Amino acid sequence: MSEQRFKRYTITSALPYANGPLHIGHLAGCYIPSDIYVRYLRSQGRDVAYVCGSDEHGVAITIKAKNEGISPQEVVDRYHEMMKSSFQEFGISFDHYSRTSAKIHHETAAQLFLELYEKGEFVEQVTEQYYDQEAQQFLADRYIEGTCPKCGYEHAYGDQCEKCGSSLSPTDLINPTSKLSGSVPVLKETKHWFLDLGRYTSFLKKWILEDHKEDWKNNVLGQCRSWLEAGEGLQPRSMTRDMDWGIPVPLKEAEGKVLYVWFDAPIGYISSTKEWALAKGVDWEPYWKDKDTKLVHFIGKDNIVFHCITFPAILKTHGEFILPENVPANEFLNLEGDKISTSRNWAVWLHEYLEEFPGKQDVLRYVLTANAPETKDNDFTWKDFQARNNSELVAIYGNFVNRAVVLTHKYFGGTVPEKKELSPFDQETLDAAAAFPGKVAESLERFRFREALALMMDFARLGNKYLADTEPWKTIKTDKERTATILNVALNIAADLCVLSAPFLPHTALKLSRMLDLPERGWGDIAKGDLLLSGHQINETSLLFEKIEDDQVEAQVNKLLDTKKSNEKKVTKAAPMKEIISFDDFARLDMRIVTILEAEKVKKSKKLLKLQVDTGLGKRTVLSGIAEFFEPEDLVGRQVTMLLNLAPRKMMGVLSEGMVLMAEAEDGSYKLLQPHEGTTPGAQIS
Ligand code: B3M
Ligand code: ZN
Repeated sequence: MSEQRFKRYTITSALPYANGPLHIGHLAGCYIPSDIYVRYLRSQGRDVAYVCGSDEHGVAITIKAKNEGISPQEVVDRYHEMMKSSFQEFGISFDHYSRTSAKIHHETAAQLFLELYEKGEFVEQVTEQYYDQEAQQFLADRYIEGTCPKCGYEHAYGDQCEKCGSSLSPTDLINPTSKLSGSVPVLKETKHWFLDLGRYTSFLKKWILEDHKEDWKNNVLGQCRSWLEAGEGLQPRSMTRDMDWGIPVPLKEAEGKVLYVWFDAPIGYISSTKEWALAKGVDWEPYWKDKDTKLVHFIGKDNIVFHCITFPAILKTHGEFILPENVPANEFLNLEGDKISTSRNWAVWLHEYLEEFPGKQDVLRYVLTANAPETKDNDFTWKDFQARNNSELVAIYGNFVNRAVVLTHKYFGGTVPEKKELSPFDQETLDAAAAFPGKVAESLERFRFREALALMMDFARLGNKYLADTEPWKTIKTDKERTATILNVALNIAADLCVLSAPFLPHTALKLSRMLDLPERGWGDIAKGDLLLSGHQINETSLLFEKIEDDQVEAQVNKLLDTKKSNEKKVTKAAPMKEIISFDDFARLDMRIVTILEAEKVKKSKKLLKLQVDTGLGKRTVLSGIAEFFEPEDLVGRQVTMLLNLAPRKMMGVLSEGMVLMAEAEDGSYKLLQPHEGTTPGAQIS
């Protein structure tokens, strides 16, 4: 639908878990893109609500609390403040940054749950789980301890033995005890409320795969297609959990249960909007219920299912809410060729960056936009960070502005000189410049931020080239009038650059506007004529960017190398190699790349997941012991490595045809073997 029909915009970015500091992957994934888009919308004078907040529930928080011996509230209080301040430092200009432990969110999420419950949208199901009769609560896996059946270690967890690394399920443990009270837990039935997502398949198929097939990104459409076209379609998913941290389920019979974090978190966008509207004295409902509101969710690829399938199903079922016009999910950012990892401290932490590169937030914004993982995973390297700063920001943007301003002071006392007759080259430059606001806008409207940034830099290049070709430092010797025209043109290009670069480099644009003494201008003002009239007095020049030296970058690379070394020390010795085999032995193995079409837990087993895979030769069912490490919904759409010609075998009453191959990590978790780029199912491994 045409952009003009939207009267207001609700823009959200994923609520970061309040269980650790923010790193460059967070910024690149969804916070910088959403901020660029919002700043552009505001620059066009549009009515925007840009909301976010800390995601403070779920096992991610309670495990952090347990590991640190503090309460979940203390965990979220620490990281909520830390993240909020990092966002502010990097100019992520939320209209409101809330938190899901806020009362208004508890009320909003509970009310929405009740409204769906009263509409009969939930399916109630009973399952078995370990229960601590003393603590009077059900136990998550990490809260159960017992003797490992494999090695006899007496302090194995319900999901894993840290001594021999085996992955376990609570019912495998010998003499299980509760880590909460030390008592022996009992298996107890527990009821949960499921959303039968299968009911919404046809609506979702039409809404996503037909209505949005042109305007949604291919990486998003691809994942949604895998879910929607998989085997038996979307499976029922529980929207409640047996936990004591979270939003209590608002039903009498649900004592001790909370809302599933992925039910409550997306509703956090709505409660954050309500909180903002309350403080602003406006009505929140148009931002979530009016058809002429454009709702856009900015997220990372691991959150696509929740933002394109579950949350829209909830909103659609409820019936009063609008659905997102777009969900421009980014892929992942890697660091120096390796996945960013909090547990391995393999990251560039925002608070550390600010200490080591004070005042250079825009350099990081620039590099993370230029290298954004918009369609595939991408890599951040410190060498590239230095190169882009020095050869683009300093040598083009900064150099152009600095010359225009310094020469105006030198030749005209800092007053914008009179523009007299334009030369053909002047006119050619101005005509080229006039096309940029539209080109940059078009890329931004299509969520192509790398492309938009490159266009903005081309605009700076145009200004730089104009000065280099007209050489005012030479014309001043013979023709002051000509020099005046040149600097008038250059200063107005610099003023336009200030407006065009503001969404990407807000701190730089502010400095530049002060240097030019340019009042706040909107995107549309550029086309209305010169932003700087002759006679206007500009201020003294100041450095917009400074070179980053080799030693600064080397220090960062060495810091990462030290991290890598300390991680390697922690890695337990690798298992000894097995006996040598012949090539013929190897050739008999038929290993392929397969696509996971569907994943679900196996009743009564904590270890196993039942996967439906596309082997390229047809669909197959295979059981895999990865339930502790992966949520079923996170696996659908992924491509993994499988041994196809392993004799089928029956486990827990299910025939498993083949084996998904995995690497066992030093912490006992399993890593899937995924191709680094998508390929056709059935691709043979040789
Ligand atoms: N807290 C972030 C993550 O999956 C998750 C996003 C919630 S958005 C409603 O890393
Ligand atoms: Zn063990």
